[in-house]
Amino acid sequence: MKNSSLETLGWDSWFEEEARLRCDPAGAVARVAAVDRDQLLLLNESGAFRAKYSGKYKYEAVTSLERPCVGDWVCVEKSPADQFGLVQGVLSRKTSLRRRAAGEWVEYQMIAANVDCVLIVQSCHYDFNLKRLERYLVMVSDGGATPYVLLTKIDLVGPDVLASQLAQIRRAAVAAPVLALSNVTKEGVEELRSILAPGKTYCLVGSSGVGKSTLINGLVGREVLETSVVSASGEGRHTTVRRELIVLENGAMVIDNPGTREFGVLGAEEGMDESYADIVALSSQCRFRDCTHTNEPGCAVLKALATGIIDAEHHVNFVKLRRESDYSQMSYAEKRQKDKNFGKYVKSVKKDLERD
Ligand SMILES: Nc1nc2c(ncn2[C@@H]2O[C@H](COP(=O)(O)OP(=O)(O)OP(=O)(O)O)[C@@H](O)[C@H]2O)c(=O)[nH]1
Ligand SMILES: [Mg+2]
Ligand SMILES: [Zn+2]
Repeated sequence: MKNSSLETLGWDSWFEEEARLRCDPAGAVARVAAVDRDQLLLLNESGAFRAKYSGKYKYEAVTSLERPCVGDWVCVEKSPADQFGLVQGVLSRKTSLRRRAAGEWVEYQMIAANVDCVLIVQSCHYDFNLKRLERYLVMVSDGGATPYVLLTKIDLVGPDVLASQLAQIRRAAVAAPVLALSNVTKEGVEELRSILAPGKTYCLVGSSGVGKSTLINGLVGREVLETSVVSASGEGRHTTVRRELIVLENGAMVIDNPGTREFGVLGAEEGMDESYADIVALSSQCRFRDCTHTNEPGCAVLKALATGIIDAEHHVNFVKLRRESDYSQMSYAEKRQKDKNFGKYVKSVKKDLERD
């Protein structure tokens, strides 16, 4: 395989094939480490460099979901004399982690692409919430990545509090591995480090102030990310404002994220008090990753329904919620975004014509 040193950044034959289809044969590829309005920070075999979008790429009608985000692989042109590389296109994503953005319209927003594992971080101290955890789990399994649950700040709670939270997670039949740690005493940090594999990408998500950046700083061994103290109620202040991919010394990659108070995963139902953890747990055994659990062969959820392990009404509610939050509205949002981009495109063409 050519580009063998890109493998340390997660490159493999799957992307190689993608690049063959989408990139200019003379062009190179690079991985997106951060995105800032119209500039990107890219990584390739020779290190980090800045890039902008090529004129052609800018005018192509792309939805916000299709624009490059942290973790993406892009086709890029850059000669040694150029200060900036020029991004020509984005390769298809193996996995994608996206959230539902708040607002009048339902819009989706990419969090990260090509993530192998998502570490769902909750603090034991004033942050633990099983319903929110379940919504994160749905979001992660929808995007095709493997979830882990991380409970932080165990130094601030008594063993009974931690034990009760772990019991709640167990009772909800959460299949994801659960780790508990403290960034202060470092208890549990080495156990986490030992699961971080070279060449794999890990994305941290969770509320503001739960210690995501502190944890990454601890793993790096240096203050690479800004952190800040939380209020007495345990609420963070949104210290991290940018998504950023960091390569650890052992070769594992971690993506830090700005904390969110609420992820609209199943439709931001604050008062949604039904638990779908059983269905989410089963869905990892479905034959298809994007199984809708309605008519697919090899669907573990339908099998459990047929044998009475899960309740029919419970299943119907799950499918309904999922459909509402997913397909219909998403295609609508995409259509709307396309219209917007098309409007911009028309304007830019007009400007070009006027100049001539
Ligand atoms: N006691 C204790 N404090 C912690 C622990 N982890 C982080 N903190 C503190 O919690 C505060 C917030 O930590 P951050 O790392 O900034 O949190 P974050 O999740 O990155 O927050 P955002 O960037 O806003 O999403 C800091 O003051 C940390 O020192 C922990 O395990 N125990
Ligand atoms: Mg942070
Ligand atoms: Zn299924």
